[in-house]
Amino acid sequence: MRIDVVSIFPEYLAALDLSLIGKARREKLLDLNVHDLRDHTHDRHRTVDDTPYGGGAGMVMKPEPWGAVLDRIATESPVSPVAGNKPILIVPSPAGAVFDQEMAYELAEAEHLAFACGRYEGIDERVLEHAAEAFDVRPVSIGDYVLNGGEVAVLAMVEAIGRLIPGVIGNPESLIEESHSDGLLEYPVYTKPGTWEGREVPEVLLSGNHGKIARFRRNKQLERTAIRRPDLIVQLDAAALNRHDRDTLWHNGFAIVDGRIVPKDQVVQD
Ligand code: JD8
Repeated sequence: MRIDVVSIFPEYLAALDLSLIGKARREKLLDLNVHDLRDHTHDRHRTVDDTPYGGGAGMVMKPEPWGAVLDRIATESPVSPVAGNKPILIVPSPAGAVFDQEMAYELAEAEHLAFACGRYEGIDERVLEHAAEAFDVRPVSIGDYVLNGGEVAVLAMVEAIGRLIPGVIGNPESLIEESHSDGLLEYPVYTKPGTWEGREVPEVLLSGNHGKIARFRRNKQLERTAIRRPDLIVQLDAAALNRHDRDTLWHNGFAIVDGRIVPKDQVVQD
């Protein structure tokens, strides 16, 4: 996969030289290029921002440098334009579609991803309209809170997408196991020493009884999800739950009514 990232703070993306993504780049599993937007300015102050039309606080990113760098990236794209294929341009924005694991899996299939890191109040909207001629432009948010720019969002998205590329994660087993967490939060994990600060590792994990260990972990997933993310519990497929699951959910506040999982306090007692 080819990835291009454009930013006025290219050093922000230096973290992508580290760990699994850094290793994947060295092993040519990932062709990641970081561009400094100011390299695509022509004035001696390397200006990338100006005041907003219509007034208001802050500054807006100028279209010209963005047009120049995105046109360059489009001409270098490995995606052949036949059959209308276009590289994908992800524009991090609080006003974007919310990024999640499903989107990560979809984007991990792409041949070429570009990321446009905005700053200030954002990028002149005509840049996205212009880019749509050569790119499949997608505004994306990593969550309902406000950042100062797109770089942190790109770090999160490139890591979430990059680790799904075949060969990036050493043991694909862990990817399969995580993908089987089927809408539940992860179970707690432990390692040596068996006793620490007077705290024991749950006995069942030392038993070697894989059936009991799997049940313990499943119960912990259901318990944690019921407490921390009840919104995920009601989305589960009730038909996929066995009696142990239903029992654990009952003890954590959820009932199955007419094939649907509902909080017990919403069950009208006849
Ligand atoms: C890109 C500029 C700052 C945003 C005025 C604060 C993503 N989940 C997310 N939250 N915030 C962003 C994000 C914020 C950005 C830019 C992404 C470019 N800003 C602006 C509008 C209000 N300032 C994001 N992904």
